[in-house]
Amino acid sequence: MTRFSPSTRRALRFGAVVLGLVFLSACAGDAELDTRSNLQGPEAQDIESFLRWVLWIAYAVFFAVLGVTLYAWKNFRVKGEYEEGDWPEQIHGNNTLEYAWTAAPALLLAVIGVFTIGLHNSLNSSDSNPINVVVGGETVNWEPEIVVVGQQWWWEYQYHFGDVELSAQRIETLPTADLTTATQMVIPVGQEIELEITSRDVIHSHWIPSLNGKRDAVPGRQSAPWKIQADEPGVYFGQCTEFCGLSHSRMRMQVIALPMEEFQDWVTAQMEGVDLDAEDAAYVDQLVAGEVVPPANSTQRAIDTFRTKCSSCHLMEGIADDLWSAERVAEQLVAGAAPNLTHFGSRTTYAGGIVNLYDPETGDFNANELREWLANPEDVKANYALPVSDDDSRMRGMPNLGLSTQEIDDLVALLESTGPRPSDFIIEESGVE
Ligand code: HEC
Ligand SMILES: [Cu+2]
Repeated sequence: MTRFSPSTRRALRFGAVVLGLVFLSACAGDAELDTRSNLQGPEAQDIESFLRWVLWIAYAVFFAVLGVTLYAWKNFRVKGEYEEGDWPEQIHGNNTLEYAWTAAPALLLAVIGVFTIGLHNSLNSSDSNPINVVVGGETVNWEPEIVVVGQQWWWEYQYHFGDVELSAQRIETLPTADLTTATQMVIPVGQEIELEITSRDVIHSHWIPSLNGKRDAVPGRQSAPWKIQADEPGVYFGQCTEFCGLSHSRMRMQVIALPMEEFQDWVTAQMEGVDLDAEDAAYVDQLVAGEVVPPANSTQRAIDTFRTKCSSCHLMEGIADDLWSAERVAEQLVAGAAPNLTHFGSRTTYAGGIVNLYDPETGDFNANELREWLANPEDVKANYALPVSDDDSRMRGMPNLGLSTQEIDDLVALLESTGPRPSDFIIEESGVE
């Protein structure tokens, strides 16, 4: 075995550490949640340029302190054998020095503080920039504002196009939104969107690193407007950033920025109920009227199952809206809400953004994973589908409903038909691993 001299060994060890660090830094190469790349809109860019300044100051302070330390180490250490009383000259009570090293950091922090407050004010300011959106055949002048609601463990996005004062109310008292979606927030490109962020259970935190900093979602409180803007069409990833329970790491979300015309198409499609053919629609009407009619095909069987086993939590307009009520959901679930499934097929990820509904490479509908989800949601995502306690039967997630293979197959086909299918671009860009 070769023997290295102590200095060679030291150099080798140093080299190994450097290599290790270089290796580790590659891990975050093109990470979706990279906080300092692909920044969009004024907010994320302002935060970045401020951060860069503070980092430069921090580097300067770091190297100044390191320099002084090295200087002291080199010049004042005991050379040769240590002997009793072998101390360098001791100085004490140098006023100039003491004033200087108290004043310099204070001044530095004060300067950073002034700029921090300035940035905070601009991040929290709200300006008016309404856009025209056609809703139900009428053109509405919409101040782009979206209500963001966190709950264990998924995000809900509500769009209110009417004249509703969102910030003044608690989520529990807001009127029903014009459209509601889960996990994926769709916005028009190049527009400043204000977010009203809140929660239905515990504290969560909403963060889309490319579009702005994070903002806590606090139950009983609506955040001051928090703005995001995407300059380019695309998919921007996010993640809940406040530990909120068992499946906190499986509480992800995406912002999908579309050109204005595509955003309009999306709104128009979302405002409609599930698209059923005449016979199936008539079947729903009969059920709503209380008639007992045997289902004649797979869609009708799925409608039947949905009405009996799913509608106590999920809303699906055109299929079971007559059975759904917020009070009924609140009896079942701690948060009092489950994802709206009316246009489930128009989203590309579900269950807190951890499963692909379409294969990002082939674009095929991912029926198998959806079957697994319906067969036993807890196998896919630990979502605490147990009663809260002995005398509180509410749950935090979707329970295993003991569905038969037939029921699952019918429901999967129904869920797939709830589109409209998103564009290939979105399917490809939004795929998760
Ligand atoms: C006790 C309430 C409850 C019942 C009943 C229920 N679910 Fe759910 N479901 C939930 C909750 C809560 C979630 C969100 C789980 C999560 O992401 O952690 C969910 C999520 C889903 C999702 C994923 C939606 C998304 O966008 O993330 C689908 C699909 C779904 N449920 C289908 C069904 C079907 C079909 C039935 C009936 C067979 C059903 N659920 C019955 C509570 C329920
Ligand atoms: Cu959370």
